[in-house]
Amino acid sequence: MAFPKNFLWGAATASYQIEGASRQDGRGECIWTRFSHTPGKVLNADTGDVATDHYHRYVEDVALMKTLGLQAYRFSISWPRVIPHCTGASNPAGLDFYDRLVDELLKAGIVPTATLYHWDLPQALQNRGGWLNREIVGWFADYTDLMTRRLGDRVKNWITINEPFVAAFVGYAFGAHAPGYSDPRGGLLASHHMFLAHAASMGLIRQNVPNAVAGITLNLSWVDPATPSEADIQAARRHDGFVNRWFLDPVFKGEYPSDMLQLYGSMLDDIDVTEVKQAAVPQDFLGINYYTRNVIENDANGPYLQTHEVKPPHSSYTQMGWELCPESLTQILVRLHQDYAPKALWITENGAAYVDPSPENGVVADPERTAYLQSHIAAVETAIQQGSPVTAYFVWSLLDNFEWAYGYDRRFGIIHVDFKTLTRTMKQSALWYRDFIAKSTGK
Ligand code: IFM
Repeated sequence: MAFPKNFLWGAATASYQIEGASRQDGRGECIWTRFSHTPGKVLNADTGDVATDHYHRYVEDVALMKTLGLQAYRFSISWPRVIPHCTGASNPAGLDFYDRLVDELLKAGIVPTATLYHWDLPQALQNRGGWLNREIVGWFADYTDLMTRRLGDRVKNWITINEPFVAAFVGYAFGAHAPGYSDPRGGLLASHHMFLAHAASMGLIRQNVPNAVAGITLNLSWVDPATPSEADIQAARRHDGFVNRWFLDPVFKGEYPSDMLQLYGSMLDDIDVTEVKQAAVPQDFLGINYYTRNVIENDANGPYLQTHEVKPPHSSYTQMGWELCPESLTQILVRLHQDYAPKALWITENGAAYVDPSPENGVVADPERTAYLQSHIAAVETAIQQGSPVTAYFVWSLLDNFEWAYGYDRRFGIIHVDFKTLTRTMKQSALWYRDFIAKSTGK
């Protein structure tokens, strides 16, 4: 195998998707509590109030991770659990929870990897504009300071923001995620503030955490034109600028891509785009969440980018409607190495939702998810063989969980959760991953 000796194999989750206990021990409301309780926003009116109840079951969950031989666990911290009301007073019970979780992981020999922002913004901050308010740079810095001082003696791996594309655009421009705003200018402004917040947060991580290993996580897609026509090639380039380069160029080059600046034009009037030079702080790794590629055609009548996504008819798709394309994972990893030269690349999420059968004889048969993981891990290996510096891989997700606007209707876990009884059952994909890790680490 091409994986380097110190390669980290792990699994990932996020606070709102698994913790539950949403009104317990002083946790404040977050934008997803508010959004999911607003009729019509989430499928089946599901909420994260209970989720997988990980807040109470973390000991059992860490034991499951240990059984699988995971070397690392990526979790996120719930901002409203630790600072429930605006800025200021922290919540001792919330901080204690993350102390206990981290200690349990370390006891099990699992490396904790903490994400500071995985979308559960305190509602109190949203009431003051959330990511549209420039003051959020300071709010996020204060929150980073609190958490890194508290956990920095034990947690070395830090991720500032998860998927700014989704948090900014799906939340503030498309309205499909919390806080549910539909204004393209808002998406751009929110993303701008996220870059500044990322930079401020990185500074505090370095200051408070000895030997920190820190970076941001972006969701990236390989983009192919639907046909070789010049119009489709240009459309694919615009889409690449929209989902990939708008995020990569700031954090690596400290600038926005010039073609996108031109395209967005007056939509950027409220933003001093030169400030983005602050965002290019040195990172120890770039986190990548990869699920699929995008095939794009020109669409003169389309909204402001004049692009349209095509679904190739002969491809296979997951339950999310996302095309299976492991080759594109190799392509994107090699491209990142060539175009941006990151110190290291971590796959911070990769996985698939499928309709799973119920558990039978203590296991859930999920051959499609198993095949998805196999093919994507092989694609990572190919990228390493081509020189890409990938040093970690986290499956999304450890547990079935609250899949945002799809509620509990989409299962990404390698461990099945019965949402009535909250019983956990291994899926075959988890057992495959366990055996794979054992083989690749020689244990
Ligand atoms: O569940 C999400 C996760 O929170 C962020 N990345 C994509 C996953 C699947 O949609």
